[in-house]
Amino acid sequence: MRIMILGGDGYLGWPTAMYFSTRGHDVHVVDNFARRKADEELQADSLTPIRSLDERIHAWREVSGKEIRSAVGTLTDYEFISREMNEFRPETIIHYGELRSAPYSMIDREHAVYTQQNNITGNLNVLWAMADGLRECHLVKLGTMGEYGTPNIDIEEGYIDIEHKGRKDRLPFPKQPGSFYHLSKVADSNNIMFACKIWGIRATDLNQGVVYGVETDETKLDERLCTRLDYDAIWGTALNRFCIQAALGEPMTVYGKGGQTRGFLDIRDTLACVELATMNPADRGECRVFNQFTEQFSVLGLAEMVRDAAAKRDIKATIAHLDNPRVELEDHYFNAVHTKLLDLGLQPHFLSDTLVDSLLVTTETYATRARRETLLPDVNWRDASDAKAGAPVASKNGNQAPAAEMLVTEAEA
Ligand code: NAD
Ligand code: USQ
Repeated sequence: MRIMILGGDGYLGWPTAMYFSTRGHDVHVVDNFARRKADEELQADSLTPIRSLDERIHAWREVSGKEIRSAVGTLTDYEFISREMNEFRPETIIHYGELRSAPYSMIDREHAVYTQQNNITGNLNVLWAMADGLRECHLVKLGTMGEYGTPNIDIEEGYIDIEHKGRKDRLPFPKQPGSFYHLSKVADSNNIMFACKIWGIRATDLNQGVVYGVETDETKLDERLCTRLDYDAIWGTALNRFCIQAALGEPMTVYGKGGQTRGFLDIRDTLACVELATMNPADRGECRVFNQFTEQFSVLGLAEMVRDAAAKRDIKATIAHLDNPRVELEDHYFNAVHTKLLDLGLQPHFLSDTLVDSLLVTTETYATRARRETLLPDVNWRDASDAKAGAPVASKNGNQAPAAEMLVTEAEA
């Protein structure tokens, strides 16, 4: 199958490119390196030593004997992306190519606008290019569980059957996202749903939880093929951060009470889910929504799991409760349905099986590369001051006093 991977230089995009290439598909990746540029802006870096896209593709050719094509450019440039799509004529487009950080989108007005313009415009351009000559193509779009927020009812997979004043309907599940980034994903979902309706496009919107881990069968083949692992307070996600914090002997930064509960999945399951969606496409005009995660944990529960796992490697990890820089519920109901991918055959990996031997070992291996000054959060959701918008961005990622006061409430494993 001809598969185009948008955002193919990213944490998930690069392993996905190799995953499909090794299975005999014709893979074409597109990226504008927005993520690498954000690292320069914030003086952050991947914990793992990632190579340039060209070097990765060269290494993949050497290791596998297979070719991955690439094009460098932005999805927000319609001429560029429509030309790439029309020349390659993908049967499936896997769309990872967005700015994906909630804290980044909350730095200031400029970053909120950049995130929303980049994500919403890029996605809209892809939809228009599909409508203009690629209507058989299947869009597999990465959305987020964070679109739903934390309602006090079970979260369904995209749609909810409701009865209101004696009438019934099946409607999109209500969305209550928690950042300008998450809001961009809601706009994407609405645009995709509308495009399916008016143009008969086929799409699968994958509402993905927080991904952890860095190892896939392909990334393990050669260090030059490794994918990025973010741990700083802007781009790093909860579990990946806790592992590197533990490996560094720094306290694990639980925001507030830590009762925030989210869906999580292993990076290998991301690839498996994307493959299941690709091989079982949506019908023409159908906008399918799958909730893509395998287990749900509270943030404090995760930190405790990492602490216990670290103890097995003789690492004494501690937990710190910080003043929460975000505006979010810290104690809430969370029960999200996630059966559609299991019904298609997903065989999940479980965190308890990989935490000690994979995740902690990887973070320990590269711990000396870590920049400790990027660990503490200093983007506060409540702050919308002009001064913040004018300040150098680098100072917002740990080089000055953090927004959250650290309170170590638990001293030892
Ligand atoms: P990432 O930042 O590592 O990768 C995204 C890639 O897209 C980057 O290489 C970036 O340069 C590229 N990109 C951004 N804007 C672009 C544009 N306008 N044109 C071309 N390329 C562009 O992110 P990731 O962790 O690999 O996430 C991939 C997707 O999955 C995102 O859409 C994200 O919202 C979603 N997602 C990620 C997670 C997670 O835990 N990592 C969880 C849920 C959903
Ligand atoms: N958190 C901590 N300590 C930390 C980091 C985070 O307690 O050091 C908490 C946050 O307050 C939040 C939860 O952990 O309650 C998750 O935060 P996160 O940074 O791990 O994840 P999030 O901001 O939600 O974003 C990540 C990805 C994003 C994706 C999303 C899936 O960056 O691209 O969309 O996970 S989900 O969370 O399901 O919306």
